[in-house]
Amino acid sequence: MAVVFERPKSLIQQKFHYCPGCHHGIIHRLVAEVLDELELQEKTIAIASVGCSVFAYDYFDVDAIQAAHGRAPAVATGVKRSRPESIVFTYQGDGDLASIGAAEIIHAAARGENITVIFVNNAIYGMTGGQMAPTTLIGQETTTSPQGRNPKSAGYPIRMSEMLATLPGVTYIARTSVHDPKHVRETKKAIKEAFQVQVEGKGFSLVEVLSACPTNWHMTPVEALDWIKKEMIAYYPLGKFKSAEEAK
Ligand SMILES: Cc1ncc(C[n+]2csc(CCOP(=O)(O)OP(=O)(O)O)c2C)c(N)n1
Ligand code: SF4
Repeated sequence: MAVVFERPKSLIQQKFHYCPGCHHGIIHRLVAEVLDELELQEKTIAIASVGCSVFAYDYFDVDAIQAAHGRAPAVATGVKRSRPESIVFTYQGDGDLASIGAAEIIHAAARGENITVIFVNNAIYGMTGGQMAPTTLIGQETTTSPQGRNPKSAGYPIRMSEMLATLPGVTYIARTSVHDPKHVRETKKAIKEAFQVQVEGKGFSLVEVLSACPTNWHMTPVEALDWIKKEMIAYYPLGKFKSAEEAK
């Protein structure tokens, strides 16, 4: 019988610990498929951050380092500069990247570091129990905004991709989603483009992926898909905010 579906080589044979309906697993798989297709597994170094994906090194079959909250872009900078022949990527949640790590990501992008960032935006701090993140939507209920996020006291959700795309150091930025198969395919394409930018030595690339956290959104996995489609994409439009052509 012809094999039509296989586990990517760049993923370890291990069950994910993520909750039912969580998108971290899909996004891991897409990254692994891209590493396989570009034949990068042997030269890739992953930088895991904190959050539910803290154990990314248990899943990606590549060398990996775990960085403290928000510091992944700084660690990636050091690794890439000392081993420029390696392919270096960070895998970060929105709490990690847009909150305590805001300075790190902005300055790595401004410096145009030749690294790839996979930014998983689920609009919440997943691992620590569903607190408000910089990306939490207006009116969204979280454990630290039980009445819904109020912009008067908590400010507005930050559109990181749009903001980072204004920096001249940035080469490639896209926002995608994985709420249906079409968007899963588009996400893979964007992740592939981002890694290609690094392979060609063209500079900083980032893919923001809108992702579900059914557990802390208190929704079923199916309701969570709908919430991404209706609520998240309305505030976080999908698309390419900077491409290698524009960055020339
Ligand atoms: C230096 C440091 N500060 C705080 C924490 C606590 N912490 C662990 S996970 C986390 C939230 C991560 O949320 P996010 O980045 O959105 O990832 P998710 O769990 O949603 O995937 C925090 C604050 C930590 N581990 N290290
Ligand atoms: S808490 Fe949320 S982000 Fe974490 S594994 Fe569960 S669904 Fe995924």
